[in-house]
Order: sequence, then structure tokens, then C-alpha cells
Amino acid sequence: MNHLRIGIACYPTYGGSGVVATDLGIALANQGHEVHFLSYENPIRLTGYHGNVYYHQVGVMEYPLFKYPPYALALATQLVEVAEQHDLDLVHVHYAIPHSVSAALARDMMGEAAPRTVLTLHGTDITIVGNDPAYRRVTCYGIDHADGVTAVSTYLKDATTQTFGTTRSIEVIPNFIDLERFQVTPCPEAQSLRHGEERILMHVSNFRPVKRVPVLVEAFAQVAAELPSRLVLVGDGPDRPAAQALAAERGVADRVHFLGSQDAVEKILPCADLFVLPSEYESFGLAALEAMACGVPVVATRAGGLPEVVADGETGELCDIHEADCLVKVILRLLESPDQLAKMGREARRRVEREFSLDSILPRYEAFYRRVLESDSG
Ligand code: GMT
Repeated sequence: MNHLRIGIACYPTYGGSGVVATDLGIALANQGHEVHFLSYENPIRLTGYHGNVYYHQVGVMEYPLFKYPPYALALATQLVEVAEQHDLDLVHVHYAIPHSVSAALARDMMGEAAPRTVLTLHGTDITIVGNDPAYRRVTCYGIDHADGVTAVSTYLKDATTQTFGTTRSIEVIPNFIDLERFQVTPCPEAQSLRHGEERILMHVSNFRPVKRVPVLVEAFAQVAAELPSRLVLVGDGPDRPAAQALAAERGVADRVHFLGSQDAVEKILPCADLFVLPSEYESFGLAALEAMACGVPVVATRAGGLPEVVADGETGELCDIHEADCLVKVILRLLESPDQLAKMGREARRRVEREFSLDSILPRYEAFYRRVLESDSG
């Protein structure tokens, strides 16, 4: 297979789309492709040296006239320059806003010489940001002007079609796990986290309202009243202060640990007995998949694409979002059944190996790139 020169534009911060973009780029580079990341900061998972990987910082000029510096324009300019200097075959942008629009603009600027563009939709770019009146039309434009579009779940593909009434074909390529990185391993740190017979519940997110972290803290307070347990929260974001205040109010602050943002979640996840993701909505739920890869069962909401990740009753359990006491009941039942937890944990790892391994998903992206490059209009 010929090696490609690929530009990848993504958000660099903690959050699913940037993680997926970075892991995909590194994996493509390991296959011999030349990968150029473009972002306003070094992507958080792009650490250490990787052969075939380059990083181009998108600088935004500050000027008193600009209340909102036009990042989308700076990215379009940088895309043109990187595409010309490195003779890119393809630009793959993650998250529609603003990356797909910058890519469309770059393509117009370059004309015939422009590389093909692939857009991967991740979720909130469609459901929250893209659906906002301020961005709706331009999101639709970005989707329609990409040469190929992928979505991380069937749910998201259908939501995109419905939300924008677009007829364009969208390929579902689910998110993936590097099985070497996320393993079922003993967790020495669990000894210091856990006191006595306590069970450990864990949650990883960016603490945005959509993740419903306060709902989790409330559920934990009720669980902890029945069963010795501890809640470990990894990540940071707008709802952290509210979650901390609630833990204090409910008298469980000594059993709720806020670990902040962590680079190596794969070292922390194996310490959990159960992972909880009570989101109002998830297009996919990469954090749940990472927990499953570490052999940790997941309790989540039956929302968005989560049922495509968590096999209800096999690798964890799902609760309807409006069923108020479901989380507490399910968490208690599972924590009180160590055999069932262990069985679900084994099945969780097996499911990830079967359906979501990097080795099986990477060729699907490569095949999609080929199709986009070979098609007349993309
Ligand atoms: O969850 C977030 O708010 C971050 C967001 C992102 O784009 O970084 O995550 C979305 O993309 C992830 C990777 O594809 C998915 O696993 C998440 O489910 C999705 N988040 C939501 O849909 C809320």
C-alpha cells in the first residue's frame, strides 16, 4: 500500500475528539504514513518522539480590533501552507466546528492542487454546537463540502442526517482502543485509594454539564450510605466546583477523590470496580470504552451512542436517564455481586478486543481514505 501524506486538524485538549485524532495519527504514522498535526497547541496525547509525525502550531494574531480572534481563518491559512509545503494527499479534520469550514476554505484557496478532505463528526459538534442557530448553517456547509464524512456511531450518523436534513453518505467508523496501552492489569495504587473492603467507583470526563457529574455524586452518596465505597473522579471542568460542594453537603467529601486531569488514565482505570458515565448524552462514550478495555464494567445512561458501546447486561448496565433511582439500584446490585462484576469485566475486555481494537479500526480509516482519494468528487 502506498503511504500517504496526511494533515490532521483537531482540538488539542482533553476530550474525546482530540484523543481519537491523536491516537489515529500516531497509528497511521506507525504504518508509514506521514502525519502532520495542526492545532493551536500540541495535542495532549502527542507526547514523546514519533517518527513520521510533525506538529504545526496554528498561531492566531492578537489585534485590538478582534474581540474574537479568527482562529478558523488562521487554521485555513496554515492548512494551505502545510498542504503546499508537504504535498499533502489528504486532510482529515476532527470535529466539524470550525475545522471542516477551515478545510473547505483551504480547498477553495488551493483550487485543483488541494488535497482531499475527510471530516469525522464526534458528537457535540452536531448535537450542541452545530445545532446552535449561530453555527447551524455553517456546520451544514462544512459537512457538505468535505470529500468524505465519518461518524463515530450509528446514533451520530442518524442524528446528523435528521438534524441537517443532509442526504450525503456518512460512514460509521467507531472509536478504538490501543489494547497494548489499556490492559487488564493489577493496580497497586488501589491499596492506597481503598480503605478496607471499600469498593471503588470511577468516572473520567471533562466535567461539562452534559456529563452530569453532580448526579453521579448524589448517587454515590446514596450508595455510600449502604455499602463501604469510594468515588474517584478524574478530569476537570465547569461542574467540578458544584460536584465538590455537593460531596461536602452530602457528607461524603472524605470518600470522593478529585484527581484532576491525568495523562495516563490507563494506569488509574484498572483500580476501579465499576465505571460510571451518567451522561445526558454521548455520541459514543470513549471513556466507557477505555474502562471496558481495562476489564472494568460500566454503568451508563441509555443515551445517544452509549448502547453501541456498553452491551446492556453483559459488559455493564444501562439506565434510562429519567429513571431517578436506577443508577443507585444498579450500582449497589453490581457492587454486591463480585462474581457478576468479574464476569462483566471479562466480557467488557473481550468486547473491546472483538469490536473496537485499533488493529481492526485503523484499516477501516485507511480504506476510507483510499475510497475518498479514488472517487471523482469524493
Ligand atoms: O465529551 C465531550 O464533551 C468532548 C467531545 C469531544 O469532541 O472531544 O466528545 C465527543 O467525542 C468523543 C470522541 O468521539 C465521544 O466519545 C464522546 O461521546 C463525545 N461527547 C459527547 O457526545 C458529549
